Amino acid sequence: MKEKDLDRGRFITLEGGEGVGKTTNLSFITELLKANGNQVLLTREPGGTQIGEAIRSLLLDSEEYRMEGLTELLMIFAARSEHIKRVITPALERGTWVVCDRFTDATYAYQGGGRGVSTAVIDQLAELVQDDLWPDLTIYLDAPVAISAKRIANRSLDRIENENKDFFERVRDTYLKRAKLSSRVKIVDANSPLEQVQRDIREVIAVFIGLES
Ligand code: T5A
Repeated sequence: MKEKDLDRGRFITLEGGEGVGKTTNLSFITELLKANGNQVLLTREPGGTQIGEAIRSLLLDSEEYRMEGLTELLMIFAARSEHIKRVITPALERGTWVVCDRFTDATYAYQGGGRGVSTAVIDQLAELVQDDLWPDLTIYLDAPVAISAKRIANRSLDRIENENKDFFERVRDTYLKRAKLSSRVKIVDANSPLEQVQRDIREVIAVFIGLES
């Protein structure tokens, strides 16, 4: 590792289908990293900036908005561009570790797998917007679609959560295929009791910190 990289924060993302337990585990991950002496910034996508949160509302809250897959994709990358340039990169450069609830793996899963937008188009936008920024570690919480649907059954569903079971099966397949192709992505079985999920996450984080220090 180059010397200047040692001072840079690390970029960690949490991914998974609807209701697999990302929100539940974000503060757990943040506390583990802080206990290791790191400054930590917790953020999310879509969102993380004023413009990003406005785009998130358009994407999720507006039930009646019909939207082309490409439109959705461009809005997500517009939010991501703001997020990277105004929040993520500055934080990493000052040595803060960034924990982000979803990032571009979600785009391949939802817009690529779910909506059927071509991977080549997502690749092009990722290259344009991210300028080589990829997470150092991604924890992918995996659970069968029926389990995650059950976990969110009692809440009012947003525009994407209202998609059908086949959509979420394609989302999960895409996540799993990507996870198996990349050593950056660690799969955690989110269908286990929460205590077990957190033991597995703790193990992933411990190995990551051990390798990075
Ligand atoms: N999106 C996002 C795209 O389409 N493309 C993109 O590029 C990006 C970045 C974002 C939406 O945007 C889409 C994907 C999403 O549809 P979101 O808020 O990030 O939305 O995603 P959600 O999955 O909707 O987040 P949720 O808050 O609904 O789900 P979580 O955070 O995964 O689940 P959580 O922690 O709220 O847990 C759900 C319930 O399960 C219980 C919890 O207590 C809670 O009640 N639970 C467990 N129960 C039993 N055992 C366990 N192990 C449990 N873990 C949690």
